[in-house]
Amino acid sequence: MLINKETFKQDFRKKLINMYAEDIEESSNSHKYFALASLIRDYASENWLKTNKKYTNNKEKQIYYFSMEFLIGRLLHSNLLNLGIMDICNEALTELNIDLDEIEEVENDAGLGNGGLGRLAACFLDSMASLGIAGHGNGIRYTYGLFEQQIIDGYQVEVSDNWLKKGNMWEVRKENKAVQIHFGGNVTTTMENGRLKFLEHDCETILAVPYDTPIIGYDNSTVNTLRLWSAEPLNKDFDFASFSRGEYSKATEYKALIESISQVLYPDDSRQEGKILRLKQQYFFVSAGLQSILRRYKKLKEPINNFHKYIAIHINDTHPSLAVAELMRLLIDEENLTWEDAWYITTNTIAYTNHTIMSEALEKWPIDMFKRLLPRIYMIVEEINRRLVNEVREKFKDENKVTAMSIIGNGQIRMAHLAIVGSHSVNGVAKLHTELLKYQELKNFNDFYPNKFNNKTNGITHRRWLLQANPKLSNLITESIGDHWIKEPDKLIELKPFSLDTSFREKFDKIKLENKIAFSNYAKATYGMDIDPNSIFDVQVKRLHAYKRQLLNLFNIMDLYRRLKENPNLDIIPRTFFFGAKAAPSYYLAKKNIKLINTVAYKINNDPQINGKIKVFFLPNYSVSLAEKIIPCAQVSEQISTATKEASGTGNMKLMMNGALTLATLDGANIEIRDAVGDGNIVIFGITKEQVLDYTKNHSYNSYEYYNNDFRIKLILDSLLNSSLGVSPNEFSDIHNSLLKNNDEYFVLRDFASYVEAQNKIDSLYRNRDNWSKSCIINVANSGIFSSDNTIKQYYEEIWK
Ligand code: 26V
Repeated sequence: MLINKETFKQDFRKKLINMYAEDIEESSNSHKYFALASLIRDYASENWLKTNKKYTNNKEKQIYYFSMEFLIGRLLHSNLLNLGIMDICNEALTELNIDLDEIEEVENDAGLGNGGLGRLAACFLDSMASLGIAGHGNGIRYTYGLFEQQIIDGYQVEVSDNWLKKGNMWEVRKENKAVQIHFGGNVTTTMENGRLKFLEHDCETILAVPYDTPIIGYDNSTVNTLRLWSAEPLNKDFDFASFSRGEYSKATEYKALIESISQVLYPDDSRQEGKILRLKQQYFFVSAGLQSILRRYKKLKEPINNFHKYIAIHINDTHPSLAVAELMRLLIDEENLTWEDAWYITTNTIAYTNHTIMSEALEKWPIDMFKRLLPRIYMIVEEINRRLVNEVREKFKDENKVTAMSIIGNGQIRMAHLAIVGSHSVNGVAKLHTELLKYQELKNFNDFYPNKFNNKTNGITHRRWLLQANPKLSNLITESIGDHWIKEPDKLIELKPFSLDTSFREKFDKIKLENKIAFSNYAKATYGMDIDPNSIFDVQVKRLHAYKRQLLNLFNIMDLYRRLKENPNLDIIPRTFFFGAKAAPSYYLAKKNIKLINTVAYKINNDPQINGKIKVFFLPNYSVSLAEKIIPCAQVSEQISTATKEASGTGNMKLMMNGALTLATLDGANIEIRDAVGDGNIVIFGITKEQVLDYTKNHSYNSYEYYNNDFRIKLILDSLLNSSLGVSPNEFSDIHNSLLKNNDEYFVLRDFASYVEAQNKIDSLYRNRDNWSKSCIINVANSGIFSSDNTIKQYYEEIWK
């Protein structure tokens, strides 16, 4: 780009004047942020237009990533980096006496996602743009993102996330590209030219208005689009007549009802509830996305039968799986194709990623609700199912399989089945996860469609999670191996020999310490936390979920505390345990876990006898921007889910990339991390998938055995019920029950001894600082394979073709 420091300064000054009629000297940080963001959007807009033109002129195949969630976080920093003007901007602002870090803090996170699934979508957008792939996002512009978590008296309190309040500089409202969405009503059939036609009438029609955000590729002039839809009433004009008739509140109620569709992100990623609003959200953004894709496609003047050659649609979990039926509807009812042609196009366009085998998260909709809201779509689903059932019956001659594989059953519509049948590719997100899908959870479907299932291990964008989040380490890497790792992350492997270089190791350790000091200062200023930057930073950051076993981590801390109380001279390396986790507002036990963590933290942190040897901190409101702060200073990465339960994990990749040692079960992508770094550079513990499956099959696990035979477990569990934690004895009785009376579904007690041993191993490994640093560097060196650039290349070549 043709920008230098001086032009940048001029442009920035002009912006402030144009937007606010202010000089730099008198403007607030907030105004400076908005001026800067607006300027950057200006810089990107030319390439945005050019990219779109190029895609159209070359008739390039377009990929659309359909996702209910895009957890993109802040954009200022990554846009500056990707445009290649970070240094210019930094120097210019410094000369103007402006601190860029401070300005960045003004930006609200776009928290339009719950956790891993939404963040994956954001990483994929960055990688597609940076690889110059024509890939765009399609989702919902929620007025409120994931709630802000406050901790009050140790409890999680949810506060709404009004992220758009100050305005959003990155988006462009495209009212001229709005489309209509129909809900409810009836369907009648007529004959037209010898063909059955389906007519929808008496529907409720609403407007979907797109807001486009540029997705800027790294140093390559590609600018893709994230299109998020907002729900609005068809007629936005103030209805003066109804106001005069005294029906004003009725009219505003109606408006609110429609707008509620894109009002708020569902904050629960642990349990599917048959809520009609969520089904509306799903149809809303799927239908809007497909209509706009079809509209663009027609401009290419290609026959509709070639649609799948120019368009690929990827559905992120089952949430957008109505795309299968909606695309069929558009092709048959609007484009007049036959069922067979429409089906060929649909199944060759759509591909599906599965992100969980947890049965409580699998989406199923009650038939009557579905039918009432989407009568025509229901007819199409019925027909897809009728054909599927016939084929299954023919192939397997087994009625049990017919029942098991049916899309419609038990009064419900099974969205995963719809997604599998309507896609040409179904992928899992890590090797183990895909194996479990193919040979267990979805075995019937894998037998039925032997070539459909495949693995695409998740990845993370190393540009945000290393280049941006850890600038000091990035500089050291670039000094040592050059900067080609930024475009080719596999090149990070060239760092490996540096693990043997004493002076490199010293620099590496120094950066980790500096990051820890910076975070400690931030945490002191923000939360009043007193953190010892010389202690080991042990980090578990992820959603709070029983299967992720934050409890196991905490039980080791409680045991360590007991040992320290018994022997204040116990020789351990000082350790600071960090937790960051949001619980779904209706997830009762998860919230109790947060209270327990905070209760134990309070007790330990305020015990003078412990003398700061261990400390526990719960970091409130874990989010993308907080992750960017804590991950670069982590030294131990807690990845301790029950084997088979964590589909992949992506935090595990971010932490290894920043030089933390992984403490893990053999679950999800942890297995692939171990394979990459080698057994000597990771600490593995816990029961394996075989043991878990065996326990489950034979019902042979009895958590009481562990309670009765391990005095440490007994002491911990008893302390949940007596007064030793300083709270009412009922406070944690439900956690206690989940572990004993309800037989500890996630094998926390089973893995306790093994976990304590693994934690002790971490302590002893850390005593050999040379070897520790070596291991950390080997982790960074091997993290390139987990860049989402690699993942996206595989999607591109093997699925989107
Ligand atoms: C599930 C549900 C259930 C129904 C209600 C709403 C809702 C919203 C989100 C989800 C997502 C659950 C699946 C999920 O997040 N899976 C995570 O995906 C990550 C990216 O592939 C992966 O790394 C994690 O292991 C996996 O748990």
